[in-house]
Amino acid sequence: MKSFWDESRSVKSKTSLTTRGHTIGTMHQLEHVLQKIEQGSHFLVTSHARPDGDAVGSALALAQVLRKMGKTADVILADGVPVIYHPLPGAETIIHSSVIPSAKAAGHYDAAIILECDSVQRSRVEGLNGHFLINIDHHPSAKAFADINWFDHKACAVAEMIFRLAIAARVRVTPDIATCLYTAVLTDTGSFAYSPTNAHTFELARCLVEHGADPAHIAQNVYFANPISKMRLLGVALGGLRQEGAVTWMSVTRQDMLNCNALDEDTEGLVNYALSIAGVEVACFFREVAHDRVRVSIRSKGAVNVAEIAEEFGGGGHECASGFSTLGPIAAATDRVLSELRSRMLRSSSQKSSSHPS
Ligand SMILES: [Mn+2]
Repeated sequence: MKSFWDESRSVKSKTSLTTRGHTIGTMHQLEHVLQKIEQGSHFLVTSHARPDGDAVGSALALAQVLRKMGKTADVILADGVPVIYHPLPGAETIIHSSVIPSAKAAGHYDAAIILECDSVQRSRVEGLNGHFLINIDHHPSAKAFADINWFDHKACAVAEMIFRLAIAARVRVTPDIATCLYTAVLTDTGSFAYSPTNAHTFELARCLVEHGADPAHIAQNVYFANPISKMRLLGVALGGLRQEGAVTWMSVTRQDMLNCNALDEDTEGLVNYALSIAGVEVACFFREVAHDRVRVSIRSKGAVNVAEIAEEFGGGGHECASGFSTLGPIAAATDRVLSELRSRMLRSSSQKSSSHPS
């Protein structure tokens, strides 16, 4: 059976760009990315601060692809790699730094490749601006801030784009690369649960498994390896769970974090428990990060586009998963976000009832 992935092998011919309608524009950008990589020798790979599975998995996979192409690649992330991603092949090689090491300052890298960031600042790595920048992103909120910008809003994870890059570069996708990419796809699709998940997502997963990713082993590492601090924090958050119609919300303070001996990464995914309630369409998670700063995560089951709400507050993300940081304290932030949610949900329900008169 011929997979559509094979089509990208003929990227240079430009004759097969209609396999997926949306690749027509993006394939051209992929070609630019490949050209720049082929011309250079030394590359820096980074992604957003507070990296998730897609950021870590895709950065590690891309670095391995670059090395297979005979290049050097350093992965630099401003924040530490969450413990559940430590078993990923190459995770120990990630440079954890908010500034490019001075030995590798301006001129050392032929390009810095930035994954799923809507700005250079989103990486929170200083010193990127002096470099040739390549921006690879799959979010609707993607912005063309770099010298080369390759976007695919239909990609389920930036990992899907890295896989296509590897195929287009004729790099053999090793089990290590496949493991990193599969972990990224698994986590960015919410275990194949978010609404953009379709047959194509599973075809990508199938390809990655065929290339050596072990689904059971990866799921064990990601979903059955929580630190107890995270479970204690979940208990605190659920203890304060609130509901108003189809909206739920919960919060944790810095004191809660201290009491539970919790790390930043222990807050990841807690919001999904608030969304898991029957009849709930939107869940918010408020986390005090400084005395006047609150980090907000919003999740939706699909009826409400929470990327729009995050953008309203200067953040971004997907229709079903978004986030931003806003002025505290938690109570004030909660009021602002809830009133924005109420008015949007009211507006969309009145639009629906006026377009479908009973
Ligand atoms: Mn992603």
